[in-house]
Amino acid sequence: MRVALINPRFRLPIDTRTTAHLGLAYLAAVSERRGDEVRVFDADVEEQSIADFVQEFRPHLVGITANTPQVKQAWRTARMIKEVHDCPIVLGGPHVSVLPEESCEKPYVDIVVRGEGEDAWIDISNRLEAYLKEQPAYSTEAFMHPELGIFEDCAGLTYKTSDGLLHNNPDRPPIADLDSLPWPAYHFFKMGRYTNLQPATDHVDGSRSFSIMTSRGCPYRCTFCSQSIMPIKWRSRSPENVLAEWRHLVEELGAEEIGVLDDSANIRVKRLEEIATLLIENKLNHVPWIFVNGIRANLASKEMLGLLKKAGLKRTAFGVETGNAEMLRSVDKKVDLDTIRQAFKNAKEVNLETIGFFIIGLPGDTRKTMQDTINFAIELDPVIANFSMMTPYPGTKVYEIVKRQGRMLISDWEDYVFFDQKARYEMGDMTAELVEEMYRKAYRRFYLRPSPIIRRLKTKDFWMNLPRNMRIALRTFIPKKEKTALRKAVEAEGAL
Ligand code: B12
Ligand code: SF4
Repeated sequence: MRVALINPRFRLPIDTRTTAHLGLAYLAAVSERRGDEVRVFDADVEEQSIADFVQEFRPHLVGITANTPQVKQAWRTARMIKEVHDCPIVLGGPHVSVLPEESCEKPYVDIVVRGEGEDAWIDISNRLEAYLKEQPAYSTEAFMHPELGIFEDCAGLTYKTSDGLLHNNPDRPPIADLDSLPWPAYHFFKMGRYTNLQPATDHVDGSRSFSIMTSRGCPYRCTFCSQSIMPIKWRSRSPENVLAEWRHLVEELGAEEIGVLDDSANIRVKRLEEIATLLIENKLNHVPWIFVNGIRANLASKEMLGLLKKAGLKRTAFGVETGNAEMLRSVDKKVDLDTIRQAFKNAKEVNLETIGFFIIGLPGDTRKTMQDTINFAIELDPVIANFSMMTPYPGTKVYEIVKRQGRMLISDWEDYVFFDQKARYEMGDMTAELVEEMYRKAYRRFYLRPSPIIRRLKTKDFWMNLPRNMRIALRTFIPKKEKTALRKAVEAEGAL
């Protein structure tokens, strides 16, 4: 069968780096293993139009991925495909997993896969192939006919039969054995067209950069985090399986740097130490790698970090979120400020670079608590402090809190990006002006100190990316006009 996997075009308001979509790379790999002819169309790096691509390839099945800011583009993409070619269109990813009906109601979407996608995708492919054997000249309408009931017992799906009725099947259990999955199929991507998530080497966009995921899920449930995709049960790959993929990335694909994408890679410290030991023993530690996401600060001993450093780890991130003890408790991070201090100290003592993730505008934040966050960032002094404007994603506790007690200032999914200067909501005394003021202040206070400036000026990265860095600096440091007009407009419309 011919299957197409699509990443709809979506560019953030800042120049972010692009990377091959790991979820699609896994889906491509399981389809290839099934024997399908696979094409990945990543609209962010393609020159061809989606219509031309589909008319040329004529897929039997199309899968489109969608996080929240991407979902409208995913719908547009689905519509454009249906206009030129008839085949079932499946949507998957973080947004549609939380709000499956919203997408499935669209006339051009047939099926939504909720949660982890590999097994459901293969199940759909098998059912379609079986049907095609009987009905080589078929239409999606006939395939989705309610009398056939093809997807009645297909777990993890929300789908629409051709009479327009939506069906919500029970969830699919998470994949128990992650070692059973093939490695992400990067050969379907135009790898030369991507940059990388965060440079680990100093050559910036010139390096061959790959991602890897050694575990899935997270046992925590921080109130702001969108954990809709991966189940609460944290599952990991065996160290040997991780080593084999790592060797493949370095020796066969020529990886010059690797980004580990796990949500919480150090839930089982012993496993991570085993991976590090294997990387050292197998002489794979010459390729620098980083944790793209935060690792848990309460499980970051100096011994573990020292071993990871020897294994090639260049930089680690920690989700700090806030510098106020009470706020930290309220987001359910299950860590305290002293533990975070210790984790940064440990990382610095073994000469690891650090990133701190901070959130400005959490529910309950005041001028004082946001100032505590800025002060804490300065005290911890990571190489990179990443301040995000709190964005309440559907499915999170914060989303529910804001819906009940606050006032959303955005109503378009395309605005659900957090590297932007605009406040997303207001609650109590926390006005948009205040949050935006503190957000800008955070960047100014942190980066306009002598030590980060000197540190940045010394890197090749800074000079190679000077125009881009200047644009980001200008956007971040020059205050914009107050957002009162926007708030009034939203209020006038009676939105949320
Ligand atoms: C790496 C990453 C990024 C990278 C790269 C994104 C990419 N191209 O993959 C960068 C830094 C660019 C990024 C940016 C953003 N990200 Co991000 N990111 C991640 C992260 C950490 C890992 C993604 C990943 O590889 N997962 C592993 C793979 C295996 O999972 P997956 O991609 O979800 O795919 C599986 C399922 O979703 C499903 N599936 C997905 N698509 C499809 C399609 C079909 C047809 C089917 C059947 C199944 C299916 O099956 C896949 C295999 O199991 C996740 C957290 C997480 N744990 O997933 C956040 C996450 C996806 N990001 C998130 C957010 C909010 C963003 C931003 C909006 C943030 C911002 N800057 O404002 C932007 C959006 C950028 C954009 N252009 O779309 C949220 C999404 C929440 C939501 N409701 O949408 C997440 C879940 C983080 C979180 N916990 O809150 N991100
Ligand atoms: S923020 Fe980190 S620790 Fe908290 S739920 Fe999300 S992934 Fe887990």
